[in-house]
Amino acid sequence: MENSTTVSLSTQIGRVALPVCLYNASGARCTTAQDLLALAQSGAGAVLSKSSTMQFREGNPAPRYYETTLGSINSMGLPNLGHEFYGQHAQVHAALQSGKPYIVSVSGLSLEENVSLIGFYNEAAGIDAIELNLSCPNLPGKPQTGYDFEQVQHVLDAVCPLAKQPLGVKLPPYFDIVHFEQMAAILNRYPLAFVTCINSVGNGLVIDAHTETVVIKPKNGFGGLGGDYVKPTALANVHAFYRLLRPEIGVIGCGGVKTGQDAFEHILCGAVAVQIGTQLMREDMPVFARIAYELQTIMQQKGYTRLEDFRGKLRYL
Ligand code: OXC
Repeated sequence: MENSTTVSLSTQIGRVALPVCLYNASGARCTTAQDLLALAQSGAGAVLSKSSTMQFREGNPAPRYYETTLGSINSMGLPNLGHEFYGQHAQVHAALQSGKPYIVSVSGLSLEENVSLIGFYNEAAGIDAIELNLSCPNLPGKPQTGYDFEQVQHVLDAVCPLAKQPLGVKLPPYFDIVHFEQMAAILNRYPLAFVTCINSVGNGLVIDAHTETVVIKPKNGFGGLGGDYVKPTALANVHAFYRLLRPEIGVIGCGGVKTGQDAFEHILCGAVAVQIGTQLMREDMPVFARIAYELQTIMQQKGYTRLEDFRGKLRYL
């Protein structure tokens, strides 16, 4: 790692400092105490919890996660240990003195539940930021909040005045320029520290031609896509929101990151930090040091010493 002395991957999400701009996507290896400890000891620059609800949730029936050469499909259904666990884990995380922030993901099943969760995490010591998930595609009968623009405003009206820690939202992917513009105009009205683009691309269908079946059980096989399938959509969302949001709102890139080049592309599109999901599931914790090394190598080849040298500087033809 001889290039690590000259090339810095440190970044800021609002007032939260990360020693390295790479960390886990919520959902990937971040549900249990063992997962969270492994993340704290890994090369990740932050630890983000699984999306939490008030109560423990078993989630959807298995099989509920499946990988192909091009990525993944999941319909986990928010399995998590409940809010008390993720609140208490904050103290364990702080005691480890890993030098990296602990971010809690919140995915209440109703507006009232989100209000209660954010109220609870406000009082829990050791939480550095909150990522409010507005985009889980895997709850049968519950639409993704991020596609209901009025509901997004109701939620933000209710939770923003409560949040003491830096608050961000995890968005679903948008596919229409007008939707980028409308959502950005809404988000610009709130004191958000960040937005994360993107959650999985909802309601894809992966099938097995040999067995003539779907590959996951919930929702007749429909689920959220990640990995290579989604990278161009993720980059489009990162770049659109980078251009449209107030500069104080950092965009966090998520989608299709399996190499240092993928992380470089997200940052070139404007991301202040980059999350890793499907590839973390495949490769486990060594993924962070590998991608960091590859990213540093690319930066060094190009003569860049810090992310701000190229962040958002995508050029047009
Ligand atoms: N996105 C989420 O927000 N949640 C999980 N899957 C996903 O793709 C889940 O738990 O289903």
